[in-house]
Amino acid sequence: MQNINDIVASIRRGERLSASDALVLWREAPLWLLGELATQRKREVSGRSVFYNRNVHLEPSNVCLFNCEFCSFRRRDGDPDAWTMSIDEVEARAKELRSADITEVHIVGGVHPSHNLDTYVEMVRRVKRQLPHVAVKAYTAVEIFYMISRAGVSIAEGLRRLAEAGMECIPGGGAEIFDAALRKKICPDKCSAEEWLEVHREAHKMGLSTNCTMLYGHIETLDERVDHLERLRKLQDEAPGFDAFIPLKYHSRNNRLSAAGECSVEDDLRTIAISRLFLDNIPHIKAYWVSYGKATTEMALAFGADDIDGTIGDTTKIYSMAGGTERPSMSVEELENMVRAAGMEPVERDSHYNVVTKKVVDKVERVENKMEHKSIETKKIATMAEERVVARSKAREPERAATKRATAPVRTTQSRKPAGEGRTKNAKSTVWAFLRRRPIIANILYIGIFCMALVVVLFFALKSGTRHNNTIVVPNFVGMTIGEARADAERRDLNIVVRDSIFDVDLPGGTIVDQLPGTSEVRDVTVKPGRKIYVTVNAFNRRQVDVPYVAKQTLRQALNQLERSGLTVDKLVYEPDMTSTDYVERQMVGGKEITSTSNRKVSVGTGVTLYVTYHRDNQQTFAPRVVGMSLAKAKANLWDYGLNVGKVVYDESVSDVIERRQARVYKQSVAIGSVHDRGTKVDIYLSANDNLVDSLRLVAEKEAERAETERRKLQQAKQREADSLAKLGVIN
Ligand code: V47
Repeated sequence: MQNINDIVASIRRGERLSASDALVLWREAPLWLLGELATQRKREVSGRSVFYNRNVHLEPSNVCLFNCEFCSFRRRDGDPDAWTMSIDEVEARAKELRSADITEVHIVGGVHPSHNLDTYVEMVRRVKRQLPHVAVKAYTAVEIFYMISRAGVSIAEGLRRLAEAGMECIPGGGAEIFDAALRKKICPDKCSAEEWLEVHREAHKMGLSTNCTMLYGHIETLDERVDHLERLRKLQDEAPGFDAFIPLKYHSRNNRLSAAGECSVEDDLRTIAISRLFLDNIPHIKAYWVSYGKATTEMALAFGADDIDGTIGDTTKIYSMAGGTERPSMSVEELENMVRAAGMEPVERDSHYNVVTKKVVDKVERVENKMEHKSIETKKIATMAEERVVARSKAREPERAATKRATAPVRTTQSRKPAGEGRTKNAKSTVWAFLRRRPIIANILYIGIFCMALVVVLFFALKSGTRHNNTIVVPNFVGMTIGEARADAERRDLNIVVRDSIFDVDLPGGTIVDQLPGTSEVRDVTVKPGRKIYVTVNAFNRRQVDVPYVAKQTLRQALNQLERSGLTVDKLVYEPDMTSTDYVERQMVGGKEITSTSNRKVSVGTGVTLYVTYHRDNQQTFAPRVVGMSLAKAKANLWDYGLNVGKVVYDESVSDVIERRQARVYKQSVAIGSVHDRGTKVDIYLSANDNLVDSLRLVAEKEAERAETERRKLQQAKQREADSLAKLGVIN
């Protein structure tokens, strides 16, 4: 599809968003549009409700066998600031929490070298012994996979033991980013994406609900984010059971990925919105306030989030140790105020998204209950005045999982009656009784109502008759300059209103890139005279942005940081090095070197020259597939492989600037999988002819698969050769 207008129309029709369309939206859609679309989708799922809960975290240890690049929490056993609670200490902590007003304990810690499945099971059992009324949400799939593999039992059996001890649901941590190559870089010890997904699949099959997360804003690409979301969506289609998705913003303090920096708030909001739109089968999108901070969380509610997590009570250190909210704690009142400030309705939930009602039943309501002959059962609930009625989930029967899910995102234990409904019913029955006793008055009233209805019908019929031909076909303003569009609109009695602006280097300033209402190739879109047409315009003045210092890190990290700052690559200049390949040594902008202390601002879209290393044994790289990709994506892909962008040529199907934005690559000057020196220039040829591009893309995808297999074989052969040389003692 690729064209924003078409993608938006398809979303509005309720169609599923494809991965490639999600990428286009992510890169190109104006922020306001994402907010509008995601809010609409959120409303369909949870109306004006935004959920929170009363929870605490229990972090029994920060000692972890695994050593992830992004983690600031982890310590080695024996480190001065390492802690490990014994099982008795865990139980004592749970006992302290008996007086706390909570519905959930979230247990998560490290993968402790001396803990096994029995330890983890016993921990849950002890917590549950002290807090039988509280739900235990425990252990990430990474911890679970490790402990279960170590115990040598099946995942199903391990989960069964944990569930039997009282684990009611599984948090979403440990997913990070599923892409295997990136996972290897940022969390090489953790279980694979497939293993993480398998734990959740098994849990869902058993009727255990779980959450899922994505750690974003470090060195991952947008493609990798979309791939991650796609794998979650696929699992949810196959084995539903995810209650909520939580995009986790990477925090950069005190860990080895710090040089990647942190992403912008705009990126956070885009991520929340795309998650809402893409994950059409996961009911809740959580803006975890501890990670985002209060201001961004509040904004996230206008971008599709419908959950903000809970009171926390200063019980988690994962985020504060990485530079997130210090001593995180919010009262119910504060959480509710935050939701109300965003114009939504706060709703307390339990761990299964049952609504927790704090019902104060007044006298009037009890009388009404009697009059309406409510069932004895309902009355019993109603007389539990002043009590918090917490919807507790029963035993977790497997069929429950199959019946709940996205179709019924919110369950309430008491059907919530709109305020005053009982009184209205009462009044109605009194009016009817009155009319039955006085038939003459009733007849006069009926005649009066009939006459009024006739007048209303005639009024609307006449109005539509006289304005019958008074509609205007909405023209396509996209591609016109704002001046041209205004003149054209005036002739047609329409009003142009600029609603947003973007900046695209490839387009002249003032060009309209989007409009609402849009036009359709299938039928005319008509509006009334004087109607406002909202347009998005390409700005004249480039936004000024800070040039980030991207040197002294890998090429990939540098590219991601540039992308996030709205900058691009001018050129990759490769230089030989004794030790490393694809490491950025220096960077220049406009002929001037940027250092870590330079305070340089440039226009958005400016190119940065990166001086990158190659080791003498590693001078060559492979040409990736760029056929089928947009210009931006093709460029990013080439740089990622250490190649430069050469000529960019458009075919005759591209006649204007707008078609340029929609064009995709149909030819590349070097064969997919062919070997080249790093820094080689690759020419790309673009077309707006979708049929042509799609058919060539299919061929290219096959070619890329074949090249990848060849490459792997070659690599294995080289490895074998090196191994046998090493055995013979001929070490290079
Ligand atoms: O898996 C670790 C992330 C996760 C950093 O299910 C970091 O309701 C940012 O999963 N910057 C654990 N993130 C927390 C988690 C979670 C939190 C709240 C609610 C739920 C839920 C789940 O925290 C880890 C990792 O992805 N993390 N370090 C960091 N420096």
